[in-house]
Amino acid sequence: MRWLPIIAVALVVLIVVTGSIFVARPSPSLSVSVSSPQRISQTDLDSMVSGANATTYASNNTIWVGAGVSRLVFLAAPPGHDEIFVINGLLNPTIYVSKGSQLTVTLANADLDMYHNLAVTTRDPPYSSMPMMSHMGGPRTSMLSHSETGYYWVQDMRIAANSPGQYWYMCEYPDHAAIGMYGSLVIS
Ligand SMILES: [Cu+2]
Repeated sequence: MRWLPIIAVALVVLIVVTGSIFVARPSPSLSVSVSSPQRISQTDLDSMVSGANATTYASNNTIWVGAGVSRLVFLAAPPGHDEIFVINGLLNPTIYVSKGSQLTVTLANADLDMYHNLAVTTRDPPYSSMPMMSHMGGPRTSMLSHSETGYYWVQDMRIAANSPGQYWYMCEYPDHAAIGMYGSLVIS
């Protein structure tokens, strides 16, 4: 019967560890809906970028999204920017969103030969090489295929910014967030 205490301790450790993974860090309570992936032309993508209703400050790498309805286009890893989100010309900027606004984030995979997705999480960096494992249930797009000449795979994530707090946007492809493919998203 000497092994009974050992099993009991092991069970408690298992419950505590599992709980800290799945309970202590809940997924965002944001109201998010995700559209189906679409393949669009360069012209369509350009019109989306110019339609963004937000203020961009290169000086401190921030984008401020005001009240109302806005769109931001997240370019995933365009040429010359491996494993980086380029948003309104900024690299992994910090995005401030006014509470109550309706933000549509359009993920466009601009990489020539790599999958990327977009997930929103309350889990702070740094991230493991397999962040999908610790972020079950959070909002995410599909893994989008790479771009072809003049065409991009895109997907919309519509966020109702009704839960103030610190969130993070990230790519869940193995190793990408671990080497820096993420940024801060603050709702206040
Ligand atoms: Cu990626």
